[in-house]
Amino acid sequence: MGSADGLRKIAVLIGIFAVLKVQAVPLTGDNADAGELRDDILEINRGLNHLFEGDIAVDPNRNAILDQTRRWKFPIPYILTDSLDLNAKGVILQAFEEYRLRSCVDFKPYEGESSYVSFTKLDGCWSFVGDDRVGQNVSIGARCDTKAIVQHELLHALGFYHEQSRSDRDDYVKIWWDEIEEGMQHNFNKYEDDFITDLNTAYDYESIMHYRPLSFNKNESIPTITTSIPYFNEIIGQRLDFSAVDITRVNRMYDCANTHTLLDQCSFELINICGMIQNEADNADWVQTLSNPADPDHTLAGRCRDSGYFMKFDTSSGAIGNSAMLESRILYPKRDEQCLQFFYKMSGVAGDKLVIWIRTDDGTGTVQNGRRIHTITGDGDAAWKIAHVNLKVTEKFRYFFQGIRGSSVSSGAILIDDITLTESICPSAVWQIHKFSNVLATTPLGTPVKSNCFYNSEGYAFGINVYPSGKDIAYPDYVGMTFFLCSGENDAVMEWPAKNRQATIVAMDQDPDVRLRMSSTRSFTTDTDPRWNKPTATSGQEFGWSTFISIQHLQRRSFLKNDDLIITADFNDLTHLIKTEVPVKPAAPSNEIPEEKPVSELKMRPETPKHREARAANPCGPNHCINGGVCVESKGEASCRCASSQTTYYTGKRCEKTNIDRGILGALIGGAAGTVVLTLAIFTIIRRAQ
Ligand SMILES: *[C@@H]1O[C@H](CO)[C@@H](O)[C@H](O)[C@H]1NC(C)=O
Ligand SMILES: *[C@@H]1O[C@H](CO)[C@@H](O)[C@H](O)[C@H]1NC(C)=O
Ligand SMILES: [Ca+2]
Ligand SMILES: [Ca+2]
Ligand SMILES: [Zn+2]
Repeated sequence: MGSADGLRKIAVLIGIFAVLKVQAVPLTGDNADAGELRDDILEINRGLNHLFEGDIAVDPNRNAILDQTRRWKFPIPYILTDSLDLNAKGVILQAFEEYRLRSCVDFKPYEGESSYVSFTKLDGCWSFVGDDRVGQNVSIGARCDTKAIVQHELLHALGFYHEQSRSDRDDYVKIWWDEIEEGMQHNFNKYEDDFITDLNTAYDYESIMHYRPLSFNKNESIPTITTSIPYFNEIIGQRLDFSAVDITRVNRMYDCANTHTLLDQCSFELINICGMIQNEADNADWVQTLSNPADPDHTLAGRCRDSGYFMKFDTSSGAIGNSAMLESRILYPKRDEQCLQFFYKMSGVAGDKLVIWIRTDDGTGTVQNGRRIHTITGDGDAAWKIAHVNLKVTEKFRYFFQGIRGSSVSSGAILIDDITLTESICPSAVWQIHKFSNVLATTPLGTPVKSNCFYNSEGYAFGINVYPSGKDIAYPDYVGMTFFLCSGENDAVMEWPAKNRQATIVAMDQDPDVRLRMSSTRSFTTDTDPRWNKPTATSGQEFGWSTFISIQHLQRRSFLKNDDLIITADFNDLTHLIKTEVPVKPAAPSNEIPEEKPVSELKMRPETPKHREARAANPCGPNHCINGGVCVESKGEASCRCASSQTTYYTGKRCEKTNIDRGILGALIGGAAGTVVLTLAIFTIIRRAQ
C-alpha cells in the first residue's frame, strides 16, 4: 500500500463514519446526542488554533514523561468550577473512579494547595501536559462531557502525549501528509526518545490517547492516519475506556503498587483459588472444576481446552440442607461501601440456595460474627447469571459463599466464577439479556426490547429500552439505548420533575479482570423538561442514544460473552454538585523542591533491624474518615482522602457528607408534620381543660 488507490480503499472502509455524520438527523426530541455520533475531541476543538496536537495547551518544549518535576503527588487537588455543565461534573467524578479502580492515581477537593487541576468550561476539550505546579485548567467545554474524554484529558494532565506521537510510530501507522488540512501538519509531529518514553510498552492501537483515522483531514471521507495492520483502522481512536497498555503506563510512571478501590478478584483459574479457603464445619467442600462441553466455565466460556475452571458444589446427593462454604481471605476495606459481583449457575431443580455472608472482626482481632447479606434461590434455569451484592463493611472481614442443597430431587450443582469485589456502590439496575444473537435476529429496526423497572436509591423508578437492530433508520449498524421513568410506588412523594439527576447506562465488557474491561458508558443529566415529570401508568418518555454502540464494537472484546448482553444503569442525584466552585487561595511561595539527594557512599550504613509496629499503631487504624473516606498515612499522621462517588460528595478532614439523602429528608418532613398534628391535639386538650 502507499498509493493513493490504497488510501481510497481504506477511505471506503472507514468512510462510514463520515457518511453517518453527513446524514446526521437533526435534534429529534429523544436523543441525548442530537441524533449524531458523539464527536471526538478533535472535531469539537476544530478552529481552536491555540491548541497543540488538537487538545494540548501549548508548551511543547517540555516533556512531562521524562521530567520528574512534572509528576503529580497524589491525591491531586481539584476544583469543579461552576462554569461546568452539571453533567460534566458528574462524568468527571466517574472518570476519577476509573483511575482509582486501576491505579494509585487519586483526587481530592482543593484546599489551598499550590498544584491543582481546575476543571473549567472553556472552548473545547484540552489540557496541559504534566503538573505545572501553579494550578492549571483542564477544559471540559461544550460536548466534551463524556467520561472517556475526561479520562483522555486527565492522561495528558498526568504527563502523557498522544500515542501516534511516539518516536517509532511510523512502524505502525501511516500519516497521509497530503490529506492533512493546511497548517495542521504540526499535529502529527512525533517526538524522539530523548523527549518521551514509551515506558517499555508496545505501540498501542487501542489506546484512549490515539487519534481517529479522520483527524485534521481536508476531505471528510479521506483519512489522514491509517494503521499498518488493517484490522486496527476500526479500533484507533476508541473512546470507551483505558486500554490495558494505558493502565500499564500510568502504573509504571507513578510506581503504583496498588489500586484504591479493587479489593479482591478471582476467576479460579489457578490452583490456589486466590487464597479462598474451605470451611471445615460444614458437610462438603466446593471443588475447583475444569470446564467440559456440558458445563463450560464463565472466564473462558468453554473456548479453550484444558483450561477454564469454576468452583462447584454438588447438590445431587446428601441430605436436604447440606451445605458447603467457600470463604475469602481476610480483607481490609478503606471505604464503607463495597460491591461484590460474581457469576453463578444453578443447574439443579428449583430450590437450591446460594447465600452470601460476611464475617467481620469481633473486636478481639479475629474475624467472626457472621452476617447474612443476600440469598439467591435457584429457579431451575441453568444459565450463567450475574449477581451484584452491596456490602457495607468498615472493618476487616471475609465474605463467603454458602451453597445449600434445597430439594431431595436436586440432581445438579451450584457453580460460581469470575468474582470481583470493588469498593464502590453496585449499580441500581442490572439487566442481562440472554441469547442476544436471537434477540438481534428477531427484533426489527426501530423496535425496542424493554427492561423491567428498577428503583434508584432515592426511590425513582426507571427502565431501559434497547434497540438491538437500531433505533433510527440513519444508524442501522448501531444498537440504540434509551432511558425512561416508570411509574413506581413512591411517585406520590418524589420530587417532580426529576431534575438534576444523572442517568448513566453501561454496556458491560465482561472481561474477568475488571481493570481490563472497556465497557461503553454514556450519561446525560435531567433538567426541567416535561419529560421528567411524573410518569403516567403507561410509562414516561424515553431519552437516550440511537448510536449507543456499533454492532461491530459489540462483537469485539467480551460484550457478548455467552451470548449475553449485560446492561447496568444508574439514576443519581447531582443536586449537591450544582455549587462546587471554591475560591483559589493565593499559594504560599513554595520552595518545595523535590528532594533528589545524591546517594552518598558514606550514608549507606548497614540497616538497623526494623522495629515491627503493631497494626494498631498505624495512625489509620481505626479509620477515622467517615462516608467512605480513605485514610492514608502521610508523614506519620492520618490524612483522609475523601471519596466522591456518583451519588455523594464529601469534603473536610473526616469527609463529612454535604448532601442530605432525600429519603431521610422525606422522613424528616413527615416527622415534622406528625409533630405539628400532635401539638395541635395537645393544645386542643389544654383548651378543653380550661
Ligand atoms: C483558567 O482559565 C481562566 C479563563 O481563561 C483563567 O481566568 C484562569 O486564571 C485559569 N486558571 C488557571 C488556574 O490557570
Ligand atoms: C473527497 O474525496 C472523494 C473520494 O475521493 C471525492 O469524490 C470528493 O470530490 C472529495 N471531496 C473534496 C471536497 O475534495
Ligand atoms: Ca467444607
Ligand atoms: Ca474461571
Ligand atoms: Zn489529546
